[in-house]
Amino acid sequence: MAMLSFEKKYRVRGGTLIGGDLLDFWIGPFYVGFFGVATVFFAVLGIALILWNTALGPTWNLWQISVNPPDVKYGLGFAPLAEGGIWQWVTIFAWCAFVSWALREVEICRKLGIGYHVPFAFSFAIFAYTTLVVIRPVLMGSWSYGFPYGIFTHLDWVSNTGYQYGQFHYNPAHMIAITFFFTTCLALALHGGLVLSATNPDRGEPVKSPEHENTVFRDLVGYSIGTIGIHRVGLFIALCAVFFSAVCMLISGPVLSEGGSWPDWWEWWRRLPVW
Ligand code: BCL
Ligand code: BCL
Ligand code: BPH
Repeated sequence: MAMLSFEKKYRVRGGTLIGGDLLDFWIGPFYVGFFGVATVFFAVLGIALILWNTALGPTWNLWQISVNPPDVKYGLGFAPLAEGGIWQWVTIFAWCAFVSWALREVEICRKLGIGYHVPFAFSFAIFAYTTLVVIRPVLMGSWSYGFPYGIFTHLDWVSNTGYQYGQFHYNPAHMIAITFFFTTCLALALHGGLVLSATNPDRGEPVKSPEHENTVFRDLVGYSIGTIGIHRVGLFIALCAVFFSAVCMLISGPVLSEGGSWPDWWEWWRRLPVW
């Protein structure tokens, strides 16, 4: 496989977090490392458990396959394997697979001598997952509050959980999260469009510079945040979107108790003494 000259310099030993030189090699384009092996190990175990759970019945219909969390009666204890215990183990293996993946990213960054922004960003996604299947269930006193691992069943969980709080759109952190998701998409549409407009010109035309890119926004809205700035903003708004998502679930249950209503929560606004 063709290697850039830069890659030859980069493909040297070192930078590992654990295991020294032991697993410090590549297979084809893939860096292996201790955490590469760990990811595969946990992923295979997790997927094997999902397959085993599916074999226990009732269906192999891809859309309906589901690994369900335990009943509320098991609280925060271990449940029998066929009654939610498998879900608990899949959760453990999935979490370990995600964290191993993030640490593999860290090792690659260390080898390259670059910042840890990518694994840092991924850790927010892992945090959101952890919120849904560990932190919130623990705060509410039962693993049954975790979401089921199935393509349709996890959607049912979202819908059911939403309706348990009246009208979920009234959840203030959910509003902030959604606003950040929309803003992230707006920013990426502008950024992707802008970069292509300058760097992918018609045949025969020269590639334009960041000056052109900045001028588009100065002419259009009076200000350009600049080439590094847009990436800072982009990372920030994407992380805010997922951070406020986690917050919106941490306040639904642990703070506003089950059966509470988000529309009613807004009563504080009506009760402000200024009206
Ligand atoms: Mg969900 C939808 C996975 C948590 C609400 N969700 C999806 C599908 C995909 C999925 C099946 C497309 C997602 C996507 O493109 O994302 N969801 C998924 C996973 C988790 C998860 C793996 C997780 O935390 C481990 N979902 C949640 C939580 C809710 C939630 C509980 C809030 C975030 N999800 C919703 C809603 C919808 C989905 C609402 C949809 O409408 C949509 C759907 O169509 O559902 C049927 C962006 C990521 C990428 C583009 C990267 C590629 C990701 C691929 C596609 C993931 C495949 C997962 C695979 C089928 C299952 C595990 C594989 C194992 C190896 C066994
Ligand atoms: Mg809501 C959540 C938007 C209507 C109930 N809702 C969310 C948030 C997001 C959102 C802000 C989900 C993003 C997230 O957490 O990502 N909702 C949203 C929008 C509407 C909406 C835009 C809309 O109407 C236009 N929601 C409603 C209605 C309610 C409702 C009103 C139902 C009736 N909503 C809920 C509930 C929840 C949300 C309940 C949530 O639980 C969820 C939330 O905030 O969760 C925190 C976070 C991302 C993850 C969890 C994914 C983590 C991925 C992991 C780390 C990696 C997976 C790897 C994978 C397995 C690998 C696959 C293999 C490879 C492909 C090889
Ligand atoms: O490598 C990556 O991307 C290419 C990392 C990743 C990231 C990264 C990475 O660096 C970053 C910065 C983010 N995601 C960021 C974000 C956003 C916010 C910060 C947020 C919106 C988000 N990611 C969301 C999501 C979602 C959603 C919304 O649902 C999904 C599905 C993903 N991200 C998925 C992914 C992967 C493509 C990748 C990634 N985000 C991480 C790959 C990884 O961890 O691989 C190791 C694990 C396996 C190969 C498989 C493990 C299998 C388990 C053991 C069993 C399955 C259990 C599971 C719980 C079942 C769920 C079933 C569903 C139907 C519900």
